[in-house]
Parts: sequence; structure tokens; C-alpha cells
Amino acid sequence: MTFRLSRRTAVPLSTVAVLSLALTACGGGTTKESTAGDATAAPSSSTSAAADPNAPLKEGLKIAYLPKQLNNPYTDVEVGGGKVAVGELKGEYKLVGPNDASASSQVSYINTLIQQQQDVIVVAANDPNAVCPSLNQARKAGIKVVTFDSDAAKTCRDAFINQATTQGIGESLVKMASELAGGSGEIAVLSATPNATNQNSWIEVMKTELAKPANAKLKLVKIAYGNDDDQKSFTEAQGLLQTYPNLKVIVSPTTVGIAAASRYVSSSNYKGKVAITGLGLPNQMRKFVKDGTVKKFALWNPADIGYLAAYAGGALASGQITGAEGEKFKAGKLGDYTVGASGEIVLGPPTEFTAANIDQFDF
Ligand code: RAM
Repeated sequence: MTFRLSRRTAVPLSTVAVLSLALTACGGGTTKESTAGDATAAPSSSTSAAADPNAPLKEGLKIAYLPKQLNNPYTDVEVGGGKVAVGELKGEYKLVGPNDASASSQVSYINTLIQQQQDVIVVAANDPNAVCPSLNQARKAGIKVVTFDSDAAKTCRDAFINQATTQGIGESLVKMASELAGGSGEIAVLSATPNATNQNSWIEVMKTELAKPANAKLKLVKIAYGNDDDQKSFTEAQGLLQTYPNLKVIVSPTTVGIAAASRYVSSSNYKGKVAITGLGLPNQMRKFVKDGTVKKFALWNPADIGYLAAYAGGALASGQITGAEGEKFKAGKLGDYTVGASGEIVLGPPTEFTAANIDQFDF
């Protein structure tokens, strides 16, 4: 497993507040997946042909990106990195996807990508199981499937690019919430969609962390879902504050949710009384950090996830790796990576953003 700092802008390491995370669960992956809907399971990567680390990287690979949804600023950054990497690989880049992150919204796109005989599909699953039959059809047709950002069930992809360890992200969300709540009081989660593999796996870790004696005075009163829709997230944040007058912190592990909640709080009487934290894009959150609504939040560089996914896809399609644990490949400017347990490839630790460092980031 290789850890890399997920920054795009070159700033001295000393100026970056890298979260100190207990990076213990590299193979942790998702917790909400099952093998349901997996009747067409393709053979697992570990039983495929042996990897040849010296195989030349193929040129002209057709690498298609299917993010959770197109109209999300996070997606733009993510696939932007992918496009750069596909260019470096001398491949053919394609981007398709739905405008909402609902569970079954991606299936028709996968079927079209199969017909188009793409070499690699890079997908952020809106539901771990809904995409499985089509993804396994793709794999049977010889297409390599790389999940990124939000995993599918492990039986229907060759590798998963995780932005950071699931354990580390969940722990950091609780740590930030605890700090902002002063160690006690009510907190609420404003998540993305109820089916999102990534958010659900982080929330599971949060629950485990909150059950520990050290967090006994923190009470999770509600998990609300804004569906990664700006307006719904705004309304849900408003509802949380009205329903729970003693709420101290809203933790939003989605860039859409944290921005909407911050916008609501920044222009309400709750400003300065209720803290917002979670996972956000520095460019979206800067104004809320500057106006004092938000003290701290975290993220990785989404461009690096898209970039790493292209190189992993290229390595898979070229036979350099099969997705089995321990295989190594090169990911351009990001350096060397090793496939972890269950085909998981971890980008690196997230970065914590505060007023002190936010201006050093431009994404
Ligand atoms: C939103 C999406 C995405 C997630 C980020 C943090 O943009 O839900 O999947 O990784 O937030």
C-alpha cells in the first residue's frame, strides 16, 4: 500500500495539515454491499491470468468515466484528472453519466459502454449492487472495470480506487465533530443518497467510533439525506436545525451537502452557534471559512482519484495487474502504487482545511 498526499497545488509539506489517521483498515472497503443482483458474476481478478508487471502499457485504450452524477462540481474535478491521465496514456477519453445520483441511474450507461467496446469503465457506483449485473456483463466482454470514489460490490469490479481508507475518513469525521462540539452534545449527519456506498461506509465507521467510551458524550441524533442535490441538501440542513434546537454540529460527508448546509447556516441565526464540518471542496468552502461559518473540514484532491483510476485501468487492460493484492503499477506523476486487499488501491490520506491553509488549495 502506498500513501500519497492528495494535493494538486505544490505547497510545502510543512504548511499542510495532514490528518493523522489510524490507517488500519486498508482492506476495509464497503460495509453495505452484498452480492445481491450478482447472478452474472464474472471470475474474480485473482483467478484471472497472471499479471505481467513488465507488459508494455497499451496505447489507444478506450477509457470511459461514469461518475455518480454529472452536475456536481466534485465530478468536474475528478474526471478532469482522469482526462489528463488518459491523455498521458495516449488513450481515448469518454465521459458519460446521469444528472442525479439515484440507485439505478447508471445501468443504461454501462450497457451503452459495453456496446461501444470500451476497454476500461471507471465508475463511481450510486448503489453497490444495482450496477453489478451490467458491470459483470462488461467484464465478460473483456472490459476492465475500475470503481473509484464509491465502490460497487467487490464481485463486479477489478479494482477500487479509494480516496483514503474508509476507516481513516470515518475517524476523521468523528474527530472533527468532537473537536467542534467540545467533546459533548448532539450531532447530525447530512449525507448524500441513502444508497451511496462511500458515504454509507464512512457513516458505519462513524457509528463505531461514536460507540467508544471517548465519544460517550456525543449523541448522533439523525442521519439526513440531501441526495447530493443542492436544494434538497439545503432544505434538509434547515430541517435538522429546526428539529434539533440543541444541535451542535452538522457533519456532512459530501461536498454537495456541506456546501449547502454552510450556505444556509452562514445567513441564519445559527451562524456561530452550530458548527458545520465534513468533506468539502476548498474552492466551494473558502467563503464559509472566511466568514467564520466553518472552522475545519477535510478532503483529498478529487483530480488525483480520476488520474489514478486511469492508470489503474491502463495497467489492468495491459495485463500489468489483475487486481490481486500485492501487484504494483506506476501512476504517472503520483508515483508507484500497490494493490491492497480486495483490489483496493488507496490514494492517500485526506487533508484537513482551516483558515490557515485553505488559500493554498485550488480545486
Ligand atoms: C460528493 C459525492 C462524492 C463524495 C464527495 C465527498 O461530491 O457524494 O461521491 O466522494 O462528495
